[in-house]
Amino acid sequence: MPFRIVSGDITKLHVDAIVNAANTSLLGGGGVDGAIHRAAGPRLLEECRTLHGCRTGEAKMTLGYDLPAKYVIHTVGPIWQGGRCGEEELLRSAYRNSLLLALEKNCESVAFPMISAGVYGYPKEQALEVAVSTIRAFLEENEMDVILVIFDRDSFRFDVRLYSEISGYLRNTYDDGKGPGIILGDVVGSAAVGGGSRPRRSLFSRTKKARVEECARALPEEPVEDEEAADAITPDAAPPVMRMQAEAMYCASAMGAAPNGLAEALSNLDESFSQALLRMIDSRGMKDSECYKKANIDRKLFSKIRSDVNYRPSKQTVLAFAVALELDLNETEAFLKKAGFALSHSNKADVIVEYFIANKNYDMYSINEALFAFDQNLLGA
Ligand code: AR6
Repeated sequence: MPFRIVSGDITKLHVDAIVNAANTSLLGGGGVDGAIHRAAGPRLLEECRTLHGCRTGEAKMTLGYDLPAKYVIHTVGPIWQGGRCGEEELLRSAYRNSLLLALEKNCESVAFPMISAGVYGYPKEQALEVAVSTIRAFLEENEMDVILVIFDRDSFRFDVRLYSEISGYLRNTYDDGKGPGIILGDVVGSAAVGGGSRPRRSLFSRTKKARVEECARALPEEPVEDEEAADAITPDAAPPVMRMQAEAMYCASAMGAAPNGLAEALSNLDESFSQALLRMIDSRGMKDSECYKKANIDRKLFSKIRSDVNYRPSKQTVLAFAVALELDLNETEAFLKKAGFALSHSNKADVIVEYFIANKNYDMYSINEALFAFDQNLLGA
């Protein structure tokens, strides 16, 4: 996922670089600076001594030593003095210069703390806005995984007005399990409902019925004409398209179903998720990169989807593209269904995404901030 907000301790992250909210001496201090020096060990301070400090808004790099991260990018945020002393521009520079340094050193992933939002006193809601908008502008031009780490979850300040509107929507719509669950649209297989955040299990570890439904959804357009040849194919030995067919045959025979009936069903399949996605990108005159960036989807994942007609996405991935394509609620339902999912009012994340789509707010960064604020998995991959 190109941009993610996570809660936790930045010193534990396995990324190419973590950013340190340091002071101009670069010789250590409290807060995240102290935590990074403790976790990296004394060699970090030795290297920092050779850097001769760093000006506010600038950034310098060292190795990560005992940290799981390869590098530490040391930057200095502004001390809050009321907001009229160029604090915002200095804070933007701290993020931007750290990102440029990461790019220069070919880092593919970098994690930031909320620079200046601790000892330096920058108001937290404004510090979050500066962090997210600066990272976002950078990701529009560059490919990188950028993580914003929130150490103290209670201090995460999300837009108060939006928070209360979403809370109201959740009160009216979210079914917490005490009453009957409302499921929007047609559901294919109960495992799909609200199951987007769980890792998908292997096709062959499911119940027979689920396997057959799964196979039927995922099958390619061309049926296997030659029954004998189809019998001879074992799912794992076949190339991807053939493998789907072989799995379907395997499932069908496990159920005692006649391969002929299945072959007939195969000839009436809808377009797949991948085909529908590419068609909608084209029909909107969008560039691929415009779409996957808006969806907060990694370029490599998008290439996989593009090259595999039977690609099976997670629910978060489908919803991310629905947002990027600015689908309305009915279109979102139809799109989800292509991948075997549905929006459920028993799933808090679904209701939050539904709120944004119903209000035609297709800003992925706001959606993900809201999902984080409500402790839900983010969209994208
Ligand atoms: N992981 C992630 N975030 C953290 C961690 C951690 N382990 N520890 C704290 N934070 P601060 P500043 C968060 O005060 O405001 C130092 O003494 C913390 O909750 O570390 O830029 C330096 O030497 C807050 O949201 O940095 C400077 O003198 C954010 O990191 C001065 O503090 C930044 O808080 C810099 O002040």
